[in-house]
Amino acid sequence: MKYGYFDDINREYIIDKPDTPTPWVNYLGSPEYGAIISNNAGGYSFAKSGANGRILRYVFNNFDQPGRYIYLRDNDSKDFWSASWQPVGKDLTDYISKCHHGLGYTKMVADYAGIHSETTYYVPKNKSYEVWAIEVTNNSNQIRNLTLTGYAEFTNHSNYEQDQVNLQYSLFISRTQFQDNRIIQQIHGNLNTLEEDEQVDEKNVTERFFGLAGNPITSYCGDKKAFLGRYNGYDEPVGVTSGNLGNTNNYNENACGSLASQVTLAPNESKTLVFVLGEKSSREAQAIIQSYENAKESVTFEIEELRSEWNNRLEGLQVKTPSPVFDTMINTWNAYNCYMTFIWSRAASLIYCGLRNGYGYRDTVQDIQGIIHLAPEMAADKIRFMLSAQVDNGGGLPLVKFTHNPGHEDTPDDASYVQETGHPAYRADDALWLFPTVYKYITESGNISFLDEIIPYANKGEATVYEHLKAAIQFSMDNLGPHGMPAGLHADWNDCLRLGAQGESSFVALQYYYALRILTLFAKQKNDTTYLAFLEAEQEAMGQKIQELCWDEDRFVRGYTEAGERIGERQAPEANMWLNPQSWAVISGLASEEQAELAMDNVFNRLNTNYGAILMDPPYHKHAFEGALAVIYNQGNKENAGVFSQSQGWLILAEALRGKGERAFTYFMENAPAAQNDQADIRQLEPYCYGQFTEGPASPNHGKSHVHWLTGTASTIMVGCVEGILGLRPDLGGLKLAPAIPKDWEQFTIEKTFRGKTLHISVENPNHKESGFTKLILNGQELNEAYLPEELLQADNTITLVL
Ligand code: IFM
Repeated sequence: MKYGYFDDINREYIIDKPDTPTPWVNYLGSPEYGAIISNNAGGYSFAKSGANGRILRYVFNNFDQPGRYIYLRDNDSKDFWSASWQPVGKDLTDYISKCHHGLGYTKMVADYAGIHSETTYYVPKNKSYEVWAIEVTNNSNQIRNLTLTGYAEFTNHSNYEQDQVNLQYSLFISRTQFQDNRIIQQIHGNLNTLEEDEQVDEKNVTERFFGLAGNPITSYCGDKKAFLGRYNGYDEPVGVTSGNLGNTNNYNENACGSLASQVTLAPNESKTLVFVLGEKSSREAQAIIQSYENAKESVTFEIEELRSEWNNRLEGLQVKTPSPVFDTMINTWNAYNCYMTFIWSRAASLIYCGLRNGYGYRDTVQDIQGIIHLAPEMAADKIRFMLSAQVDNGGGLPLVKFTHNPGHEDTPDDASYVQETGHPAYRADDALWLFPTVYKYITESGNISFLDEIIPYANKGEATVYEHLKAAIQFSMDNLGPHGMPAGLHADWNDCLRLGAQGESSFVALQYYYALRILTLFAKQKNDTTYLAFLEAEQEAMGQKIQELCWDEDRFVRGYTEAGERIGERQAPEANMWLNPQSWAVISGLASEEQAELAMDNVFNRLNTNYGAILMDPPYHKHAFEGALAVIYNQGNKENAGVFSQSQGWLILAEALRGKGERAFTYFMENAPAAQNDQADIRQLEPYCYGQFTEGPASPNHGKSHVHWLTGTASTIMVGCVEGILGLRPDLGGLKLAPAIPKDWEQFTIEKTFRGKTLHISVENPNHKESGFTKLILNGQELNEAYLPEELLQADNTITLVL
């Protein structure tokens, strides 16, 4: 079953069947003012923090309600409906609906009873409030008298949890009043005698507003109960059915903003009304609402601004291949998803309620990778930030607070940090993610001097980027387990694998091996000869150790517990074959060709499914060791043998690095959201964004996906596709071209910005290869390898690569 389709020209996903299996959402705004909106207008808004700045209420796990509702009522027939299918939910044979999720905006188009409405929701560029603009058109042949009612449900407390659970307190701090063109909600309004900078118990008055521009307000309501009426739901609020909001304010209990406006339309006549919502002082709100008096012009201008901003953000890489799924993901939706994870980390979705009040170290450093090819300088700023969250012992802070103050932070060695963040210890892998991320930034941008930038440590002191990286190596060396591989500490990438503080993870060992390789390149560049010799020796020794300890005939094992048990070996009754050590043995460069072949074939045969490769097999059930926390999950889910989608990205990359284009592309397609557009009842999640995992064959719901949008999958798959399938592999001197593609791709093109230059690349594959090199022509000149040295590049370059 299919609920919508991709409009690649406009970069929109259009949902034409609104009863989607789960709410399919979009992100609006920026961290200053963020908004999540579903295809049925469900969702919430917040200023700065999903946890502490919640403005609009959303009740999680509860039928996608409430939301940003606009009701339409025909005052002659008394019939009413909503501008999005829900909450009124008219019969879909009479009600035609299209939800256009675009980049930075969502537009709901509805046709019912001869009335056409188009409602566009967005946060204007660089602004910290939101707009709901509705244009309503009379498509019937008689005059229509309508009432349009906007409804916004404010939280009573900016803290999401307080609003939801501490009712004995939060119900008695909120009040509303009507003024001119808006409802004003005040939280702690009783503190209105305080000066702006004065506080009682760290509190002062918080003001929100819900206003209307473009047409006069005919009635208002600031009280949720009065709006809905006793025992009514959002589908039939008395304020709408009666055609009058009753002009009620709120004092205690649940506030809302609701404004009604009467519109009379002749046949073919249209009218635009603009509802505006935000957390601003009354004076600021007044000015904002007034700025929309020319409603239609302002909205058209602001939407155009958003569109061009997003087009600019994406134009650094555009491809045209024989696969529409690949193109739509790489050109638009995976890239957009990467920006969302880059911006929001794991802060706010319909699954993440916003309670993680900070950035996870590994997640954020990985997320950065997804946008480096599009916005290297934006990425560099975040890298600087994450380096400033590295402790001077080389480890990363497991959680970097939104209030992060470089040079002054407590660390996992301090009880205060543990108490505040809930993170009891360093994690073995956190700082090791810096290596590929820094490498990708430097090689994409060519900015090798980045290594010399001085950046503070989280707790004290400062160092150059190069020294930060050395410190990360030192951290691993200072924390070796009994066999000499990096110790497990609290956990590695897999949150559910606790090998023990002295346990040893092969994944971390492979990351460490890879980190040594990357730092070797930098050390060579810097002529740091003594350190270079050390790195080479260390890499050699670690490589041998991993080989001795972790290779088990046709697979790499997952590691050793503190008690010495080998995890992931062939004989184990459960979890005897793991995905990540196989792909990382290839990515890190450790696996020999023969090992790579055996291990990757084993992955294909043992772990692969129609929806991607599962994380391990068989799932834990009876034989879980003490730290195998995955056993707490139902089998086939999450880390207990689910298709953990992020790992699919590493798999794509590993196969592509081996030149195995067919396999790489197969893995891409199995888990690509767009490839499952017509299987939405199985996948359930949005066909335009990744989820954290898909249920594996051990589950009765094999193929069902979960935890939408905010997942490391976005960046990892992007890297797998860009560096792997497309083969765009920058290094310090230029750009290597090494596509690994399906054999039946005869030709494809890549438009890429590289170090400020434009590359028009055409890849020809007349002999139906999966990878390889026959000829490269750069601006008419034939080169003898598939490599573009930076010094040969002009401002604009025409490149033909023949495989
Ligand atoms: O790597 C972790 C991530 O940090 C949080 N989500 C789950 C992943 C795998 O356990």
